Amino acid sequence: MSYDRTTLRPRWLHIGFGAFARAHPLFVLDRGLRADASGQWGVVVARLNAGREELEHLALAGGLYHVLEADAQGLRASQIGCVIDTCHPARDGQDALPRIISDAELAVISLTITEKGYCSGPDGLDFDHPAIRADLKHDEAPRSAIGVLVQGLAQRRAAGLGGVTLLACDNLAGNGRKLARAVGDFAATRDPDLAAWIDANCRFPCAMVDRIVPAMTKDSHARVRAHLGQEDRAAVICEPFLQWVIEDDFAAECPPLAEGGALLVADVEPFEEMKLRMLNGAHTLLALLGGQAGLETVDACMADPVFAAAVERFHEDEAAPSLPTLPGIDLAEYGVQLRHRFANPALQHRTAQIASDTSQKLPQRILAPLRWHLAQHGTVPPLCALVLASWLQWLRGTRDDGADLPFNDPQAEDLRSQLASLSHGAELVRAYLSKYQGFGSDLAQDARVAEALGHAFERLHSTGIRHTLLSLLSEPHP
Ligand code: NAI
Ligand code: CS2
Repeated sequence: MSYDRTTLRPRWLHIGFGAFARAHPLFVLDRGLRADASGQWGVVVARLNAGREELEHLALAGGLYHVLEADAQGLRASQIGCVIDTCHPARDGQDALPRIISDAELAVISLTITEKGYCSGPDGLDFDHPAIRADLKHDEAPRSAIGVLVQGLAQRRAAGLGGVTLLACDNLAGNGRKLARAVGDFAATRDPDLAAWIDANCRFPCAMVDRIVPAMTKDSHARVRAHLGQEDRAAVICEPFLQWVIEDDFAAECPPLAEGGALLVADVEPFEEMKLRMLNGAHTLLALLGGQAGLETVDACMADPVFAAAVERFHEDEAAPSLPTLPGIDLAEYGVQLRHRFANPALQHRTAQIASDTSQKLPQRILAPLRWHLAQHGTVPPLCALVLASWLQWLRGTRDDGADLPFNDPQAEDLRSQLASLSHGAELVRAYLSKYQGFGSDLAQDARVAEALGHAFERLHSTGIRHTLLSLLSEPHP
């Protein structure tokens, strides 16, 4: 460690100390502190629900843990030193996080709470969300991330303190704006003056975050043990690549993120869209189509020429054309680099993990490029249609070989039960379009979308994934 950890102060709170937080935002801050620790940026890490035991182990290790970058050449470990404390409401009390947020020294709150943690839809906070409904009833002891943030900010305002920067690090389009909207909507129902104070004093920069960090498994923990020669229950294995592009809009002082490798820019949106459609769109394609074909990891998909060709076709014909040009970025080259990253054999990134929460992921990954093609050319891109048809098959429950598909999605139960009684065909596709709200009323009512999905679903149903892909790939480029 090249900085003095004993000088660090609780200036940053991270909510959602999962795999990604360890290997991305905290990794970058650690690198930044190695270059300049004068700002004393120490981090308190928190989880709101599961994971209390893990935080206790981290506390016992003094907040130290390892990030191991993995590729075909092996593992390279770094120790991360910026974590100085941990917090879990089940251990420290429901008022612990609001108390940390209303500490005078705190300046940044970052979040990796998954897409569903924002409890939001296209029109802001979802007031029907059970967690939000519960928090609005008992606002002194909130449990949702949004409720906790608003409670902490209310206490901050009451204490006469200044605002903070709330840094969303989840894979959502306009993640900072989404967070600002959710926090603002929640605050406004409690007190319009509080909402106005947050708006005037806090900042919610948008950010594009990128590093593939698969969930840890028994096997990956064993690899860590063998490499370090010791146990580290908070360690993560990830790819060497890392990118973080942040809107340069901080409430007060900015931590040494640029020094740690982040890029601060005026407008993040083109970077976000590029990453969400090219990387995450292709991930969702592989997770659903590959997963349904029985392929368990992303690198196994990339080793299969049919799936590798499908990703290339998706990048070239469907995702890249839908994106604005970014100075200095060649999308064809970006696609080649992504396919190389996906093929990393050391990651063992499970398709089932990426397929989880698909209902929260389709809008920014698949439906955004689909909308662009519809608006520009009046056509539905065939691979986007196939991914959507494949998800309908996931909702119906079985793989091509008859095995059950794992399913972990906040909308699964509801959608599954609403679609279960319908047989194949137009009726099923119509119900899918109207029940899954991600389509929005524009796509749900568009006859071209219904026809393309019906066709894709029929192809998948009658010939299976592999044949469908092969025949689609033999069709000429548009
Ligand atoms: P993880 O499963 O290791 O951690 C998820 C964290 O979110 C946990 O701390 C969990 O307690 C919290 N969480 C889950 N549901 C929540 C809810 N409803 N309210 C509040 N907190 C909730 O997952 P991981 O890998 O850390 O990914 C988290 C997010 O980070 C992803 O959903 C994505 O948006 C973003 N991300 C992940 C990348 C990756 O490769 N793992 C890369 C880029 C972004
Ligand atoms: C993945 C992402 O789980 C998923 O949905 O697509 O988490 C992906 O690994 C990251 O966005 C890479 O930056």
